[in-house]
Amino acid sequence: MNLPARFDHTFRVEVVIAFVVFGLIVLVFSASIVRSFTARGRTASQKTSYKRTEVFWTSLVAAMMIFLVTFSFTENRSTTSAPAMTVDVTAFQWCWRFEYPGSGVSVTADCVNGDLPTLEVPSGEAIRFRIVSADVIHAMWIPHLRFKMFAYPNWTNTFENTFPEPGTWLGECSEFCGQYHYAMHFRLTVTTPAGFHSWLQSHGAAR
Ligand SMILES: [Cu+2]
Repeated sequence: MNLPARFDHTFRVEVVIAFVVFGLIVLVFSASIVRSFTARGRTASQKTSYKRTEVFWTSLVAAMMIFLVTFSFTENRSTTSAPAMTVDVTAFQWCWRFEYPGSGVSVTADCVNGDLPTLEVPSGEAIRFRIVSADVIHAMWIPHLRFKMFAYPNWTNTFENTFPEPGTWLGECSEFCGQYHYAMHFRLTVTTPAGFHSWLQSHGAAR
């Protein structure tokens, strides 16, 4: 599953659970209110503890939390297949650098002056991204993919993804990182594998 599909799936499952829980609470709450209107003459229970009910609710909530956390983690970590290639992403004040290990190709630009770097990737191939920062904390965000990953100094974050079809999207830094944070954008261009590999070759050869 590619990233948008994976995150949509996770989101859907969580929303369904949230709606069921919300519905149950509204139901129990309304039933209690209705009962209280017809309760004249009856005395409320004087019991201060309902051990069984309390254990039941606590376990139910705990089970739900364990499920949600495990589910989100598995979905977040699940990989499509063995990555065919790696791209090293370096975030810095205030732009991006994309390197393709083994090819000698390194792409960067001057975001502050409106010149955006382009992250080129092939469609249909699993790609591993390694993200790091050269200075402060940044975050790589591609809204179209519902994807965001922090870029830390001295720590590499990794994620894998397959882009199903060619296209161009805008990415940006979503963590406030200083004066020109607003200018820290990049382009993501997904091309056919043949187009990508000839691009990589021509850029590698040009160096
Ligand atoms: Cu930044």
